[in-house]
Amino acid sequence: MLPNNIQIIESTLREGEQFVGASFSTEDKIQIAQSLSNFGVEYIELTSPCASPNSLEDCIKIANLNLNSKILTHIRCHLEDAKVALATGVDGIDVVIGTSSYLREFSHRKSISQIIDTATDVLTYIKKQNSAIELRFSTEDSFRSSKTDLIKVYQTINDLNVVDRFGIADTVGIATPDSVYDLVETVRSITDSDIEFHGHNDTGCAIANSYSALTAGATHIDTTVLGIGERNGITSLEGLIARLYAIDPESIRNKYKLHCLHELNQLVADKVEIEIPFNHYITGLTAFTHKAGIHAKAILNNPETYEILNPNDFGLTRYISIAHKLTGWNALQDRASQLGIHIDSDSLKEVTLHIKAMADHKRITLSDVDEILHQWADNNNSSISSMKMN
Ligand code: HCA
Ligand code: CU
Repeated sequence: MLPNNIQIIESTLREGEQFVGASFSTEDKIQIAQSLSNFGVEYIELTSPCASPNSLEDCIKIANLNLNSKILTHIRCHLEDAKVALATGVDGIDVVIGTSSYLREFSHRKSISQIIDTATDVLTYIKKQNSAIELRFSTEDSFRSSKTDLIKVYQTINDLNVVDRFGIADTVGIATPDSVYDLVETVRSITDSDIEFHGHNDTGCAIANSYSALTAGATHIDTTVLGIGERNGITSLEGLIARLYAIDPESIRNKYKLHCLHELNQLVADKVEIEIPFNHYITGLTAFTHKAGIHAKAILNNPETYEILNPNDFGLTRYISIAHKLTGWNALQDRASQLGIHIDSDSLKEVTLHIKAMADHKRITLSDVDEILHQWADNNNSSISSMKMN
């Protein structure tokens, strides 16, 4: 079973805009927001309206589309940013401020008590202006911040009673599942509010870290389509979906339109001019491709033997690769029957040896295999008919 009420904060239109290849037009953003909402993510996070004139206009437009997903925007912990964000009509505002010594020293130059004072001013101001707004407060670079500092910051902000959700951000991808568990558990002990986790993927831990956050009591996970974002990005939507589906397929099938995932990936890949990586979760070219004869045999008998994700649930199909030296006679038999060819099992075993030997010498293709199967069947049929004639 999955932890209760997990919600996705889809940040392709915020963190994803920080991907080097991203430059979304208004139309692009609307198209992506509609696809995300149609897929069923609970929240869509948009770039700060203070980033550029278009960011402001687009934020207002998307907030007024009346999508099923709630619309959030993301701002620095500044009063001026808060005023602009409040005027856009979004459902929620995500406020962030850096707490690590790196950011305090080399970015905003504020002490922890100044951070607390500024956050107190900004957050109480926002909630006073609009009590219905969903307000989130997050510390940037949480995992390189002192835990004592973090506890002080979260505790003080929690006591204000104005924040709906606390964010924890692994801004540089340094966290591990253990350190995430530990910090989320600590924040959980401070507040009853929701907790959001945002994890970068510099060392490949983003999905595992997000999952660990959920098990420690987090309620919201940030994702982007294909994981795009600063550097090599954050938890991908597809990776999180795969992780959660593997635990509880039924609730993920009920919650999200899984059939739309591939199209959504292709849409974003096209917009940022990249290919979907071949090994991407669910939608990568090889995600449902099986090769070794031993695997192929079992997959043909029962796909669950080697698949924890059912490609059909995602509107996709599995593929069994047979044109190689690791092939097996069960897979070749399946291919023969797809081609309408009948070959008895003894002959098939011989054909298999022939194909393996051939593949040892050169790269072969499916058409080579098909040709061999046809030839073998023709030869056998002609020898059978010549036997009959004699
Ligand atoms: C950044 C900011 C952020 C913010 C995450 C959050 C990060 O671009 O550095 O608001 O929780 O990774 O810290 O994306
Ligand atoms: Cu980030």
